[in-house]
Amino acid sequence: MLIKIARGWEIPERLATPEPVFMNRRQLMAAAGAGTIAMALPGMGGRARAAEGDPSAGLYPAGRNPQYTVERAITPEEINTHYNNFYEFGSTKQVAEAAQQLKTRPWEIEIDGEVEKPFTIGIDELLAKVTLEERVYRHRCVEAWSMVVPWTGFPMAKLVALAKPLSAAKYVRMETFLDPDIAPGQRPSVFPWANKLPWPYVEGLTIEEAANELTFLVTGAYGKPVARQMGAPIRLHTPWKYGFKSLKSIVRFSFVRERPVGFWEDIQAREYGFWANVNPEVPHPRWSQATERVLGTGDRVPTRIFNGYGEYVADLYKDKTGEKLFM
Ligand SMILES: Nc1nc2c(c(=O)[nH]1)N[C@H]1C(S)=C(S)[C@@H](COP(=O)(O)O)O[C@H]1N2
Ligand SMILES: [Mo]
Repeated sequence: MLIKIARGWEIPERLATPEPVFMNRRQLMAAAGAGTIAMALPGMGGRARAAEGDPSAGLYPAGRNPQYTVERAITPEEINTHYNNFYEFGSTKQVAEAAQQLKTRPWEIEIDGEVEKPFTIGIDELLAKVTLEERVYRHRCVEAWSMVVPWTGFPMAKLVALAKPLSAAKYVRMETFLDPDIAPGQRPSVFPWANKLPWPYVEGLTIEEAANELTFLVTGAYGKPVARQMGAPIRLHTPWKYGFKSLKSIVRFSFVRERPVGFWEDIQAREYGFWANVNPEVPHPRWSQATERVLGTGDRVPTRIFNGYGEYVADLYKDKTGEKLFM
């Protein structure tokens, strides 16, 4: 984002899209005919390894919730797993290989702050307490590209209920892992920019946003445990907000009184705020948000207010006058 800002909307599609995406598309089309997609693509070893030895693998695929489908085609998995923002593993979109260093078991999640009783829960114990479902959501990055993703997970409302927050809790503050040994992006010796960044990656929601029916804790995608580069073993997705709100590989949920300051807001508050609701009419200070590049299609389409999810979420913001709701 800050570091490798795409002036994407100003330059031709061909130049804005990293070469590997194009290579995959060509190969995909060639392979689709032969029915050998899995074997035809390079760099697929990591993805195959992701599910191997994962104790939750048997929970997938989960049934699709027909309420959450979209009019666009699902983004091919091969494209989604090779075009990722995950600064812990580098500042380019090609972090898939590096992210395979992430160890997803054991994975302990802390629930603390203003709750009846703080506790720690392992990912598999948490998975045993919820019912997984598949939801197809639009995913819109603040950099003006988008995807359509078949996530598997459970509503965050379920986690809020398990946490039993006290009435003093107004926000949920979430944290990604901090482990410079496996995340080169967290090692200034590897990336000189890393020591300027406020690790670990933090994001926050109001309690009402966290409990909204759309707010999804993702543990799977494409019918299996979610790939490491996409935020295994558990990440957020709030489809009406810009993608940077949807933090990956979460280790902590804190129920707090004060509004948390997110990773990007901390770095550049003039450009990235707390609310970050999608709005085509409010440009980023450096580029338009009116349209978006749909990855894997070559299409550029109009962006919709709340990314098309206004019927679910617009009411959350009725009384929030004077707030910067769209940055
Ligand atoms: N921990 C962490 N979470 C993160 C990021 C990151 O760099 N680190 N990038 C964010 C951004 S900017 C986007 S657009 C989405 C990208 O998710 P995807 O790679 O699954 O498309 O993850 C978000 N979550
Ligand atoms: Mo993003």
